Amino acid sequence: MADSNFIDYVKIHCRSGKGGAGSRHFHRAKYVPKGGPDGGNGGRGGHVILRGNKQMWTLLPLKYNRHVFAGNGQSGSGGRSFGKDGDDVYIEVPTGTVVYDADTGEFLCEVNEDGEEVKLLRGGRGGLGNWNFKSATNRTPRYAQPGEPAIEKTVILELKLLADVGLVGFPNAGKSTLLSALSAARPKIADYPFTTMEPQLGIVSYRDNRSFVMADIPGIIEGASEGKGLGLRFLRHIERNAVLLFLVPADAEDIAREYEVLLRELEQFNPQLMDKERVLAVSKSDMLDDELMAEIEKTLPEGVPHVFISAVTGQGLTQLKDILWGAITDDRNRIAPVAITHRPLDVRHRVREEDEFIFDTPEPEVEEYDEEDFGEDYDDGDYDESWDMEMPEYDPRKD
Ligand SMILES: Nc1nc2c(ncn2[C@@H]2O[C@H](COP(=O)(O)OP(=O)(O)OP(=O)(O)O)[C@@H](O)[C@H]2O)c(=O)[nH]1
Ligand SMILES: [Mg+2]
Repeated sequence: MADSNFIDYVKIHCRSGKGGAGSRHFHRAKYVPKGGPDGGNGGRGGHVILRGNKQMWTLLPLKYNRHVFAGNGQSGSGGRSFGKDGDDVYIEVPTGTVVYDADTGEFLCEVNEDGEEVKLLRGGRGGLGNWNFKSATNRTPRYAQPGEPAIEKTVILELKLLADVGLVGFPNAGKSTLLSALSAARPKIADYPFTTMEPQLGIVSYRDNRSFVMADIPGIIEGASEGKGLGLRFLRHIERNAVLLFLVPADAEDIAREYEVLLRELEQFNPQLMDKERVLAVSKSDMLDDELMAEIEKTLPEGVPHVFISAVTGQGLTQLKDILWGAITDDRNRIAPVAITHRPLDVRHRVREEDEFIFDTPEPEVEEYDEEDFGEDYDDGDYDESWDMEMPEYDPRKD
């Protein structure tokens, strides 16, 4: 995926600001004896806040900005002066971003709406100045509160695309062709497996100016849950879809079996996917005549609505859209995407390379020599320039 800039996983390190210390100060002025305590409060440290942005489509910008620090609050000072609050930092994320603790894998929060703000780390509160502690019994408090410390956390952001319909099928089933026939999306189409390497979204227009979003994800093969093919990591993009559209090509040997295999792989990934509404489409039906179609129809799995389609001739596409729209607007399915629980990440099993930052090359080590290291008979006078070796310049990116 070298030429891809679709990033759906990124690990970042965040730190909120620490609170400013309260001041311990006494009023001093000419002719004002015993001016009393007047130390002001420290300012609040900055928060780290996530903000949903539906214009963003990948987590790529975060990959180049993986250390996020909010500003510290300033200390209070005499004359009841408050310290300035630290600056908050906003991290813009695409809608559908889920946040996990990188150390424990625990689910922390998610951002689903455009403009939605979620406070990821709270800034430390500022300490109270000694002015706050004066009382009838202690008129000269000689203490003030320190500010609260900053909170530091490494988090994993995962993007789970928000779509209404998710396409599921073996490689070459015709998923991308269907998406390009139904929407303005132009995914790459070719007759070899794994043409699609990253998820694609398309907006499918339906009658009366209504529309829904369809997601095309890379093909799944038997054993994907054990890492075969591109594995199952793209399946998280259909976790929140209301409906799953299974695509099995008409020239498959056993359509029912292929459907079964796909189901099992999905279940391995997340059993909750089994609760979703499913629709089965037999793609490439332009290759079938009526007789064959009737024959295949008998072998199709029961309990799932099916439709014969062809993205090339347009056969069955209207019927397919009707079925999908019916399923999307069904109240039972509406609830499903919201009810999905984001299971904790298994941080030990994450692909290491996803964590490695492209510019994380170590600094070249420079050795320093002491004069003594050369021993006593070292004499600069005997130095011959012809001993000099030409050293190539060190380039960390090349090694
Ligand atoms: N005859 C016919 N061929 C089709 C139809 N739909 C797709 N194809 C062909 O099937 C091949 C694979 O199509 P893709 O859309 O790339 O398949 P995909 O499921 O996206 O495959 P991957 O991205 O590799 O997982 C291409 O050569 C398409 O031309 C169809 O309705 N009829
Ligand atoms: Mg494809």
